Amino acid sequence: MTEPTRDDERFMAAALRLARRNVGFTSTNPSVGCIIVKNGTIVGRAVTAPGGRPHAEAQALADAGEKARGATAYVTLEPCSHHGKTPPCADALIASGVARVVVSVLDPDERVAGRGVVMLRDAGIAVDIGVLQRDGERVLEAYLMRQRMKRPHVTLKLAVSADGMIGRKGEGQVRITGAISRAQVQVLRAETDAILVGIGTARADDPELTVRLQGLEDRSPVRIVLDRRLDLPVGSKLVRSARTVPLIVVATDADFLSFGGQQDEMAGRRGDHATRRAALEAAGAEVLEAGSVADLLTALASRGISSLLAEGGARAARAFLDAGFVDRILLFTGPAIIGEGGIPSPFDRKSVPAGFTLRRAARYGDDIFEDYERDI
Ligand code: AOF
Ligand code: ZN
Repeated sequence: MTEPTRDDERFMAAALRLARRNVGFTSTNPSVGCIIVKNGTIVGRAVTAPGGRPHAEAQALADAGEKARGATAYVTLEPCSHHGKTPPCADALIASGVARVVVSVLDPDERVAGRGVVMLRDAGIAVDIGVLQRDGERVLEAYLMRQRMKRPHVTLKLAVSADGMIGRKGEGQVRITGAISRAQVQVLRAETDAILVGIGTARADDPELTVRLQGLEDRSPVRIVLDRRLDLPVGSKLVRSARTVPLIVVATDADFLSFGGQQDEMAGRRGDHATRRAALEAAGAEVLEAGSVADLLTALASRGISSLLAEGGARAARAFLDAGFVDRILLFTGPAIIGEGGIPSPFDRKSVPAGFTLRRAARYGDDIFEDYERDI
């Protein structure tokens, strides 16, 4: 086995940049980058296609053509060994005549799990593993979380006013952040598999939670509402759009979704659980019973959901934080003062929960954006 060189890291970094391009657009497959290098020159490159197929290697090899013979292939994830919806990439690499394959991260998919590497080595191809592995794991974080932990990667997004509020009691959507931040949130939604809010937010804001960016309208994630007693009105925008964009309403008997005590009475008036469930289902929504945040996440992962964006409100945020399932926090802080009647955020810039480290900060107009990652 050859020792990885500085050039290996340089080319793997290029493959990872390529992979980043389609993160969120290849679900349930991971976005993988592949670069074919011959005599120090890139002769082929590709990223997993939107929708997950074709895989990166097949396209990169097609791009390189005959030049692949004797070349080195840099792949951000171990080439697949299974006959899935496409033939194994390991076979394609062997057939192309590449001399060496450099891999960043091994594929935990049980159909692959090291077999891709074995196939290549058995065919006489030199294989190096683990080049820029930490960076590779970051690019693949959502996929790896689902495969290894059987739950989605969870991002908590909060928009907080300068005085630490996320809204005002009794009001619908209160503008806390500016246009640039709001556009960023639209991009985030487009890149995530599922988006979640609590019933409090769903009722107060009546959001649709779809992507409204030109060209990305069809990228709306599955929408999920934590709604213990199935209070979501059938006339809400969420339910009315359930036949176009999937909607999952999460009911539970457990405390983790103990939303709004006063709503009990109203809920009683609207009829019993089974009736409300039937009404939601008749409108095209799916009702999921989950006993805990952990149960919910397991159920979502088993449907192939790798990434979840929790968008509030305060109770939903706290439920995820308390259960220890937040991997990343995106904090948008606006300049407004909400004051009297404000709904306090679970935390603000000065009280970010322990165990998270700031990775990036930016100014979006008058807002401050901060990206925190959970320490590992
Ligand atoms: C690769 N290159 O670009 C990707 C890979 O459903 P299928 O047949 O497309 O297989 C999905 C699995 O393929 C997925 O779980 C993961 O193991 C692998 N993804 N593999 O060689 C790629 N996206
Ligand atoms: Zn493949």
